[in-house]
Amino acid sequence: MISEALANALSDQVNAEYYSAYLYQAMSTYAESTGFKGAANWLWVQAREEMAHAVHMYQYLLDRGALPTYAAIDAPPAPASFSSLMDVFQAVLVHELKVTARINDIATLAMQENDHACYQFIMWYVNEQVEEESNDKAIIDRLKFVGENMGQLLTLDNELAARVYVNPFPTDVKLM
Ligand code: OFO
Repeated sequence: MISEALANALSDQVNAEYYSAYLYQAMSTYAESTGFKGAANWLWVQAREEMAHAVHMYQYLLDRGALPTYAAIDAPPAPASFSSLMDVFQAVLVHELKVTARINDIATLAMQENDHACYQFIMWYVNEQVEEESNDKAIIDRLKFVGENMGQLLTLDNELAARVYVNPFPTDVKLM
């Protein structure tokens, strides 16, 4: 059985993952509205991954004999409030740094409670955050390099179009 404090922390994170999905959906909407369909695709795939994280976490809570509490999900920024792809991907990085801090806090709590199972569970997310931050930084670097060059921007957009959703937890059929 998981402790109440850890169950609450994971439950909050379930809601945070749904907020991440909602945020990336809003960003995807902005990108699509400005003709960057590749970036829209990349962000939509990201939104789907965030929903998979939420489901994975609530299933873990169930496995440990706890139930998640579903709270209201905050509204993301309006799609029209973004001003450029650089603005969007910088906001992605700012958001992911906050998520990393939250995941690290859960890992610390699991360690303090000697909950080895939960620690092992959350370590998947610790590693995932390294990858997410690195992917976002790589796109920001490309955007800096590309600047206002529309040809290169469209090349980058085409590359972002190639991203496909892959269920991060293939044994879980709910996430196909
Ligand atoms: Fe769930 O990894 Fe991003 O937020």
